[in-house]
Amino acid sequence: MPVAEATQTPSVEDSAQGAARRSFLKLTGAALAAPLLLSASDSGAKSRRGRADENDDAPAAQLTSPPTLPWQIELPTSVDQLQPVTLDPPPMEAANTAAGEAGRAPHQRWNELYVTARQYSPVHYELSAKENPAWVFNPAYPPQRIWGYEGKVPGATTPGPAIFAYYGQPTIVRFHNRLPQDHVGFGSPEISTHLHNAHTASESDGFPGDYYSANKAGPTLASPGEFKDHFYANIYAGYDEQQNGIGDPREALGTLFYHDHTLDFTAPNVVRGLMGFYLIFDHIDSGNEHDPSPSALRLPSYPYDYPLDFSDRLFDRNGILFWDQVNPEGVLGDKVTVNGYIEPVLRVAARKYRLRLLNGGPSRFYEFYLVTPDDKEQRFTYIANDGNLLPAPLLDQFKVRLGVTERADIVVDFSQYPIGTELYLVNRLRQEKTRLPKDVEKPGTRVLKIIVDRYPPEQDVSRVPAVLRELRPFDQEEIDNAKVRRWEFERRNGMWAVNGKFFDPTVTRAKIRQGATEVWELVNDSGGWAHPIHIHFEEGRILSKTREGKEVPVPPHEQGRKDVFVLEGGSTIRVLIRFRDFLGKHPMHCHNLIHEDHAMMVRWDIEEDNSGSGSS
Ligand SMILES: [Cu+2]
Repeated sequence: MPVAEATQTPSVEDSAQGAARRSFLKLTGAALAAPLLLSASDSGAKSRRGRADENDDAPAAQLTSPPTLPWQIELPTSVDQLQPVTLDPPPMEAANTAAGEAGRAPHQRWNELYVTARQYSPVHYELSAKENPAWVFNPAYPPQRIWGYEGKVPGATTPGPAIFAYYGQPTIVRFHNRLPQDHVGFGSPEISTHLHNAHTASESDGFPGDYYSANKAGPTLASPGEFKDHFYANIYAGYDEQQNGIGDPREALGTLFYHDHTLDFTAPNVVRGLMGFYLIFDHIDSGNEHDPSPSALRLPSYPYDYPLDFSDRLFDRNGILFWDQVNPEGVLGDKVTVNGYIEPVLRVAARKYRLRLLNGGPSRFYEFYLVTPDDKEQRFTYIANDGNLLPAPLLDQFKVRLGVTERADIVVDFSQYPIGTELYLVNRLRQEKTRLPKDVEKPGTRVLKIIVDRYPPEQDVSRVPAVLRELRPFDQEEIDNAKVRRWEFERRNGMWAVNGKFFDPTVTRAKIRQGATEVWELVNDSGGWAHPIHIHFEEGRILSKTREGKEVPVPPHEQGRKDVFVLEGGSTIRVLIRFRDFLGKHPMHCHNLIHEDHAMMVRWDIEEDNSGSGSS
């Protein structure tokens, strides 16, 4: 089995581009460390109750968020779904720079995937990254400026509107950058939107170096722009292998989310609110519990299919969102927002729900339990990890553990509870620093209250079949012949490096032949950190996990396809990945957003197979 080092390249210190941007970070750091400043119009809200008045001189790292008022804000009973638009001007293969589009590379396979070979007509959406001047996280905190996404309905929200997509139906999302360029507070008003988990061609993937505003372009874009079209082909991975015009249904994705991925500023931009859900359905997971098709699973569907984002946030003594861009240890939130609100209430009908849980980061890990007010653990069914349906549901589960950006879909049957029952989702995983979680302790922190408050208007016909989605079997010969790359995630000079080097978006660290299968060994030799490693574009299968040199079992929920691999201290995870269907640059990075912004990322490129032999 050939073992290759990652391609030798100059480190970021040798690269003018990387060095310039990073010293810019240092120079502007002091200003960026400031909390969001209150404007004159905001100051009237400062007298709102629930705000702690002490800690005037407390250093940033010791901030504690002021007390909040729990269970005051109600989440909508169904998730806000983005409505399609007619794009004007219509999307084009090459960047429409004349109309104000950023200078991206032309859409790959445009003719076959967008123009001609498709099951359904393309659907177009428009989202604007924008400031919302008066977001209320909790009634104890003043209305404040956040960043979010605005769809057809005026007003940016966090999460942004959810996109419901279908395999075989191409989607174009036009992402406008309407962030204030003279913004107040932390974050950087350029955007590069990544659709996490999607099998997306490089030019639409939200590569960190592809950030843009009307006046500024990242180092890997040709020119600035007010918008950029992202083409989500909504084909399964394995399109070229299968030759069926859509790909391999065993590779279907489900629970995805879009978020900002701007170079060096992903954490602050996401903390300010730039994220939203994107769900994909197909003939198996069809998003319709009434679907008469024999292939349809008929899992609980909209409005009973409900994504929930959990994000850790820290607030200053005035109840204003706080961030420290300079500290490579980052900021660990002591409050958890659930779909943008602290300690909200979700009212549910007495029937089955599909809850899609996402750890939106930036740094906290969770172990969630569903409990009664007297902390009795409730059972549920675990059906998908990282958005991918498991081959079979895991029944009678009590907990869900999530590293940053991991997802778990669970089905909870609320019909077993009398009307008026109150339940809580609690996090029992304690964590004191951004580096890694500590231990599990009862009773935990209540982050969401669920009230079973009504009977459903009609009979619940949804179900959780014993078989969900087929998993492609391992092929030992394919594994044996795969090229092996070793990636060590380590601390260096107070920052975060991969194989001893910091990220430079212009430097390719691995060149991969299109269609190749590789084994990536993700290594974390240091004991003090856990790194949730995310590989863009293709999902992987865990071949083995070792801890302190000893093989450890892969838990059932991690035996399917994954896009985030939680690399605990002293561990190595071997991952099988195939690089299919598109060409170009993508990153792999730590999804602890602090580590990511402090350079724990590599660029790898898929290149055309010119060997003619088809082997590596
Ligand atoms: Cu990390």
